[in-house]
Parts: sequence; C-alpha cells; structure tokens
Amino acid sequence: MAAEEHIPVYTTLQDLYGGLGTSLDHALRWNNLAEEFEKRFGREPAYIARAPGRVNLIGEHIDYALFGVLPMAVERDILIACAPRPVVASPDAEVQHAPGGVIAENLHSKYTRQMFAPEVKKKYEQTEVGEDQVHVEGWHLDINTKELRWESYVKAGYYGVLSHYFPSASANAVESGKHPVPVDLLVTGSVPAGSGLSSSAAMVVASTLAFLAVNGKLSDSATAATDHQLSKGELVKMSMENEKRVGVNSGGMDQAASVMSDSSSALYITFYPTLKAAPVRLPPGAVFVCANSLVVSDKAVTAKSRYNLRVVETLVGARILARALGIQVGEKEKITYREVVGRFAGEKHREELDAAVLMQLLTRMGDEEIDVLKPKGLTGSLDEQLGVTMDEMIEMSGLSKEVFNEVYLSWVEVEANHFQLYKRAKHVFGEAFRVLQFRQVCIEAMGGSGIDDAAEQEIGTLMNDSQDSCNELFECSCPELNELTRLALESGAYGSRLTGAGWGGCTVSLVPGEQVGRFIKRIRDSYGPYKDLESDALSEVIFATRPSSGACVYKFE
Ligand code: NG1
Ligand code: MG
Repeated sequence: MAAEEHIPVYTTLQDLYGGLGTSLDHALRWNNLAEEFEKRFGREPAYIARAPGRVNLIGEHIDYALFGVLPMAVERDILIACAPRPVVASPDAEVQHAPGGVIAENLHSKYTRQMFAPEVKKKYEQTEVGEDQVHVEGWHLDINTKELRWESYVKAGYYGVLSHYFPSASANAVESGKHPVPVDLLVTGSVPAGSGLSSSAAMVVASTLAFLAVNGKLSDSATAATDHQLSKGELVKMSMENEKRVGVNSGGMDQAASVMSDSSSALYITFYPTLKAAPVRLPPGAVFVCANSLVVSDKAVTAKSRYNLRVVETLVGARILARALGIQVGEKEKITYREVVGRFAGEKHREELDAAVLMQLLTRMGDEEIDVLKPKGLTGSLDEQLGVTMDEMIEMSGLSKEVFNEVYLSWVEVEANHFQLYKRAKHVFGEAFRVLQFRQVCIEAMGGSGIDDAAEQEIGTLMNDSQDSCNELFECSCPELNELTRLALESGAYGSRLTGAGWGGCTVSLVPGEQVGRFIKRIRDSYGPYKDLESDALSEVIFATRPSSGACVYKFE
C-alpha cells in the first residue's frame, strides 16, 4: 500500500473483479454504465474510472493539522465511463470542436447534461516598438464555487490534468496536436452526496483518472516498461490540489483513502513527513454501520463560517503555540500542530515520531502548554471567554497585520467574531491521541484470544469520546447528529460518532456483528426522519459497510 505503487489499470474483466474483491453487484453496475454510454454516445466507452467514498472511523478534522487519521474506503463509489469524441458536424459544434471540449452526463436524472471547454488564458502586451505580444498564462475552466454543482467536481479533476499534463505553452500551439482531446463522459455514483462519506473526493479522483486515461496519460501494465505510470501518491497529491479548486481547503484524508485502500483493512494514513498508509485490521466480530442524519451539509457553500474557518483557527493556533514554546517558525510558513510537536520533540524526532513518543507528547501538550491560546481576560459569555478577536489573534501570532493577512487570510474567506483557538487545539491533540489508541487496540486485538469483546468496547469508547470532542470543542456536530449517535448507543452500538466534516451527513457506529439487523430496525423506529421510509429508501440511508479496494481504471480493448 505504498504511495509509490501504481494505479491499477485493468484490461480483462477477470483482473477487474479480482482487483475489486467482489463481483455481482459491481458487475451489474459496470455493465449497465457501459451500455448506457453506448446508447447515449453511439459507441463503447474507452475507459471506466472508479473511485470509492470513505468512512472515517476516527481522526476528525486533524488531517489538515497533518496528524494521522484512520478511515476506510467503502464499497459505494463513483464510476465515470469516458471516450474521446470523434469530431463531426453537429448542433453542439462549439464544444465539439473546442480542444478538450467535454460533454458530461450523469445517470442520475437530477444532474443535468453539461458542456464545457477549457479556455486558454492569454495576456496581451505591447512591446517598446509598439508590436502586440501574446503571453499564454495557462488554462481556465469556469468552476462555480458559490453553489453546489455536480459538474464542478468533474471540472476540478480536469483542471489538474490540464495544468499538469498540458503545459500552457503548448496550449498556444493548438494546431500542434498537443492539446487535450474532446471527451464524452457518463457518471454514476452510489455515494450519497453531502453526507460525510466523501462523494466529493470520489468524484474528483475518478474525474482526474478519467481525463488522464482518455488523454493517453495512464499506461496499463503491458506498456508500463516504456510509459510513465502514475503512482498512488501522485494521484492523491493531484486530487487534493484539484479539490481545493472547488473552494474547500481540505486535508488529504479522503483522497488518500479513496486511492490507497484495499479490501481487507482500514488505513492508518499519515501525512508527515510524507504521505503513507498502513493497513489496520479491524476486530472481526464487529461491523461499522453508517447512518445518514439526512441533514445535508453543503461544505463548499458554508466553508467561510465552518470548514475553512476551522482550518485557519487550527493553523494560527499552531503558530502561536510554536512561538510560546520557543520554536522557530519562518515568517511566511504555515506551520501545523503536527510539525510543532515534531520540533518540540527535538532534532532527533523532528520527522518520524514513534507512536509511543507522540502519545507522551500529546498528553503533555494537551494540558498546560495550550493554555497560551486562551485570551487574557475572562469576561463575557463562554465563547467570548475562550475565543479571541481578530486583533487579539494577530497580536498573539507576533506577525504584522499585513503579513498575517497574506499568510492566513489571502487564500480563504472566513467569517467570525471570535476565533476559538483553544477549543480547536484541545480537540486536535485529543483526537490525534485517540487515533493512536484506536490503532493500538486493533493491533493488540490481532494477537489476542478474540473470545470477549474487550477490543470492541475500547474502540467504542474512543469513538464516543471523539463525538463529544467534535460536538463540544470543535463544534462540528449538530442536534440531529447528536441525537442519532445517542440513539445508536441506546440501540446496542459499542460507540458512535459523526464521520467526515460534520454539521450534518453521516454517523458511523460500531455494532456487534450478529446484531446489525436489530440495530438498524431500532434506529428506523426511533430516528424521526426515518420513520416513513420504505425498505429500499431505508437501505440508502443506513447500511453496514466493509473495507473496499481503492481507485482503479478499466480499459476496454
Ligand atoms: P468530507 O466531509 O468527507 O468532505 C472533510 C475533508 C477531510 C477532513 C474531514 C474532517 C474534504 C474534501 N475533506 O471531509 O479532508 O478534513 O472533512 O475530518 O474537504
Ligand atoms: Mg467532501
């Protein structure tokens, strides 16, 4: 599962189904998509790209602080069938003939057909002797970040492929043949949108892969000896950059889980000093059940008062803590909490910290050191008592207002009267610690007798603590998620918590294997929004999951 491994490109169904680790359900969806593509576009697809969603078991909102997280890919996924489009005269001639023009359709009828083409950004300048000079500045693709649009994620993946593989200079030379091909594509997805199962990252990863494949930038193993093969690490990096174009400054958990998973285990993903993923075998007796609160959290739209605000609170807090600890931070450096801990540990431990050392440091730092993030005077409401104003925050950072704005605010929009540096830091350190404990319990359970359910109990408690921390300290839960996790515990779960960014979306609960059916029934009877759902609709909103394999491409031959 190393970041250097290549993205699998399968050319036979046998390899594909072997790679996916399951058969029938998948086979039906893949077939149906290929047939629909042929019906709509009049020819077979050339490729189908697949990327799974993920459920985060523990480690919420700490990936952008560069602490390790513990998700697993789920079987629900995004599939994109695509093929280069032969250019023929048609009513859509404008997109048809534009280099790299795309016609994108979605099997789900509520997502309408889209056509778009990348434009070459040019700048005109006059030379001293009065001649016009044209500079090509790169590609432009209009991505709407103000409202949630399905094609934005397709465009985000495309943008990355354009900027990495079609350097702007050659965009000028459209005639030279070095431009992207026109593409038809058809998308289908089984990851519920806006639910914390990372449909967005699955879309971006699948779209990145589809555009790479259709432009001949991915090679299968047969041609691998000569061509460049994309590594999993490279795809994660590209997909992270791409997703930021939709307006959310996410960490790398979702993309890494979608790309690097395998079907036998969850993943412990670390980002520092480099991206790594290690398999974590889960105790066999229990099952993770996802339940959708049915509150849709539109992350791209609410980012300035929620997600992106948390990113800023977390990064600024890290600088202030570093300063209090006497750690050197470059003026323009956006140091993270993980790096602060590393540098605090001293030269020897700067990069790779052994889990045991990290655990010790986290308990220590979680207590006294982070008090520096509290405001000086204690007046007003609790929020005011613990939060700091923008001016206070800038002063605590030791930076001038100009530099502060440039480093922390020029790339995101945020909106708040009080910045909760202290509470967010408390959550980050506690949660990072719980991830290490969770992993430790799983490792120890492997060697144990497995007769009792002690490991499941321990994991459950860690999940509950995580939920409390998300609710009280990170303030990313909501009343419905709180209710659903409470009902889960009353219905026999070992532990239950929100998963993903929060403010809506899904919960994940650890449930004894033999009680899953009963558990689901009890939640259906007690969670208000589920009461009138028929069984088909119910299985869309509450379902057991197991680990799935990561992103791949199937090439039609
Ligand atoms: P979701 O809610 O699945 O989009 C987001 C971030 C993650 C991580 C979690 C919180 C994106 C693409 N992903 O996940 O990187 O920070 O929130 O742990 O924004
Ligand atoms: Mg997302």
